[in-house]
Amino acid sequence: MEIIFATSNRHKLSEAKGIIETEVLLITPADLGITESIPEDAPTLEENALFKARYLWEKTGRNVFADDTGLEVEALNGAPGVMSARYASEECDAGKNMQKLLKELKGISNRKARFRTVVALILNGETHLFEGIVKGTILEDLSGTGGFGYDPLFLPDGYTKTLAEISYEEKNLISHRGIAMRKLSEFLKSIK
Ligand code: ITT
Repeated sequence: MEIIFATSNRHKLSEAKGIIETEVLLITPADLGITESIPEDAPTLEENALFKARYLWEKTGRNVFADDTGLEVEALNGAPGVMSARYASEECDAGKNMQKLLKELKGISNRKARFRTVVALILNGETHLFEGIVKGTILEDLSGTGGFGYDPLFLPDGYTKTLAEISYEEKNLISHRGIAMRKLSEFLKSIK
């Protein structure tokens, strides 16, 4: 079975392939010549993920899933949350986003945060949602060059290395996306 992963983020795609590709072949909108950016301006991760998936379902009639992810920082009342990609500016620049986060948290001792991923699947016209959460702490400085986005600042609970200092396989084992994608993978296996 083929399924569209509604993303233009190559990091997300390779993380998802490590988990899902044994069940189904993942294809992207770009593989189908669809290059327009799909709006992500709803107030929740759930609505954004559903919108992306529905947009491609309506356009192609194919089975599709989308992931929307946010970094939710306790002391910032859940920000940047749904605004994680465009926290510092419309450019979606990870370096600038991390600098803004460090500035907002300057002098604040509560550094608790979590990544939350919501995956919306549309399979044969029916909608299913899967969630994954990893809890951790925002460091005072960047550490590591792996991963993407806010990974160099995020220390998962129980770990001494950030998500940018561990291998991609290890990140998949503990991460928000890994958890949500395994739920999706199990679901796809169960209906085969
Ligand atoms: P698509 O919508 O095309 O899938 P995107 O990069 O816009 O890609 P999201 O809106 O889901 O993806 O993600 C919002 C931002 O959250 C993303 O740009 C990163 O800065 C950050 N992010 C998402 N997943 C992350 C992860 O696993 N580690 C670190 N940061 C992450």
